[in-house]
Amino acid sequence: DLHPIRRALLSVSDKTGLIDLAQALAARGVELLSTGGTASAMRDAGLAVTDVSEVTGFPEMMDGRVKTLHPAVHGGLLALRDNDAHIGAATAHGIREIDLLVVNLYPFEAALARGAEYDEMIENIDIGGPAMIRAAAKNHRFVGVVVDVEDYPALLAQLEANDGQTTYAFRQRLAQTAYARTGAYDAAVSTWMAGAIGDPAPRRRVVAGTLAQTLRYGENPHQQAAFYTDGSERPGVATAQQLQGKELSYNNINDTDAAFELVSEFLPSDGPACAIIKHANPCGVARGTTLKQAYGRAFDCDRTSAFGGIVALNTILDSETASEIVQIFTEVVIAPGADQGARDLFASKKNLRLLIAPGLANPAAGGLAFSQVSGGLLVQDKDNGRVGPDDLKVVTKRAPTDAELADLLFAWKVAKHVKSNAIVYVKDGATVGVGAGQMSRVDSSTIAALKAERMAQDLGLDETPAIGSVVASDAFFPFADGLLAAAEAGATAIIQPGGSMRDDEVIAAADQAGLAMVFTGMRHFRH
Ligand code: 93A
Repeated sequence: DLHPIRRALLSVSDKTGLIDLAQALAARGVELLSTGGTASAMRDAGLAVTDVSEVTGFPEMMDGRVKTLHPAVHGGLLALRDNDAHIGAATAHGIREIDLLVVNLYPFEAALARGAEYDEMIENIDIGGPAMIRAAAKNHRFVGVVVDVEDYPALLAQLEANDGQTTYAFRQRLAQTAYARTGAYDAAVSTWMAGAIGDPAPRRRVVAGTLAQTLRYGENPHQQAAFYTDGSERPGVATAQQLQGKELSYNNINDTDAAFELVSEFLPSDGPACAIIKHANPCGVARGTTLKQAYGRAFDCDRTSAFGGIVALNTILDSETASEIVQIFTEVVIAPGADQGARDLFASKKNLRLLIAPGLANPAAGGLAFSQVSGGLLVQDKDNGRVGPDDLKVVTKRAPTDAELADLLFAWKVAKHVKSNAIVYVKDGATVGVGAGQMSRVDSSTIAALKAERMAQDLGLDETPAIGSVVASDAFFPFADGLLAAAEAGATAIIQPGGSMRDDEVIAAADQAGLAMVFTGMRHFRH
């Protein structure tokens, strides 16, 4: 299974390590073929190089768009060495075997990262490189293909260990890596184009990412895990800068994302807001006149659960808020900025991770959401649905007051980010009870009301804050019972999608209880 390298083609945009590799190959008597820039770099280092244009009989042309796209190259890579017809064809057409291909592609991803213009992005799409990589990888029975500078040492070690030859197992591994590279490359191109032309339908999207980080473990310690990013520059956990603290864990990344997406629903121009997340669900969300107050009110909603939580803020973290946050153990804080006082305060908390996001997420932005099932992936548009005052339909005799309306819209935004079935009690711009992830809507209502009672105990209130609150339900009440439970707990107004077969019954029950109820016409399931 060992195969010698007699002739190698090197064509690399990233010239790192090129000369060392080329010298090592030359020392083993390998004939070196190369394209324009790569060839000059090698010649400058005193190496003997054959130009690909000499091999093809064509000059590199059309701004380099056509350099290696020629049978003399592709035949040399693809010919089966043990197939008489292939060898016959090669001989007849003067095609000579190429045993090793070293390519790294036009730096499309780097152009993306620096925000290059459309035309520059197009010029950075490599055609000849991926074509050669795929050809060499297909013929890995005979040909080695290296697409990553980091694999040069392994190649040289192979040659050293096997007297200038590579093993089949090694070439297989290289081929698999090669297809991972071309797959990721085209995925990056397609994903960039999707953004450039506006979000296409899920069936036209590619599901791929670039390995950003190998994680210590997954949801549990016995699960291996990694973080893949899609190259998007959107503000979020993937693009945030970590200022301090241990490396983020799998659960941290997941929860930080949930926290940040939720808090981004609240425009800084409407005042500071804070969301505290546990297990991807909010245990408290609040606005405040100051950020410190917003944090305090979010914390008060469920002090027990907030321990070890993830805190997301919609405005710059100040030292007043920071000194509140450090009172309890918090895993992660994410904010669009942090002042020096806050940074100094956090610096003594070695385990607290502080992430600075480049702005807030845009809740109205498109994008894809994935969930995995055995044997496949479910892909859907991200839930970017939003509801404003004009979208609401008052269905009860009593219309909500202005104060109720403000809280209803607040509760609706929070409910969108709570696992279904979601029931959210809100009072004065702060959650006072969240019921999440129950299989029955009535159970979620009961839990939300119970949480409100617990909040009264924690804070030494005379009565449950559910009294005089409003409530949001992420999907319609199929029966009046869930709504009656909310009324019994003390809610005065309700926001829900509507659309149940029994809407009439539910509306009648709301009227009977003197509640104001609005329909959004939009559901926010989240599983
Ligand atoms: O424009 S291309 O798609 N056309 C080609 O035929 C071709 N062949 C190799 N780009 C092509 N390449 C790429 O050129 C390689 O993938 C590599 O990234 C780069 C090396 O060019 P140079 O040797 O001139 O620096």
